Amino acid sequence: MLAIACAPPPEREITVGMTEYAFLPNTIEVATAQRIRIIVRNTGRTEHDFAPDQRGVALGLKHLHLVPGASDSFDWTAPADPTEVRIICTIVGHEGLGMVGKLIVKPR
Ligand SMILES: [Cu+2]
Repeated sequence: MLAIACAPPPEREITVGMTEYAFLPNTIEVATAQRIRIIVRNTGRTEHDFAPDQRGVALGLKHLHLVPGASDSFDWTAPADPTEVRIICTIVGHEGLGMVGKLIVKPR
């Protein structure tokens, strides 16, 4: 019933900014099995989204779409094995203008 209350707190908070036209930082490095809180903020003047690739979605990363000035967050546990996930902004044209990022899961 209260399973969520039993979840361990994140070990780390990572804030990612989205602006025209970049993720800041554009590379996030975490350790295998690390519990993190990902906070995404749209500090730009247009809509942006934080869209992980299929592998990232399969690993439980969320797709967040934010209007200017908005922020959202989610807690996530990195997988036990090293991997790499690509993150883009899917708003038309933004990926080509540089809104591409990477989340790298490294061995501890
Ligand atoms: Cu964008």
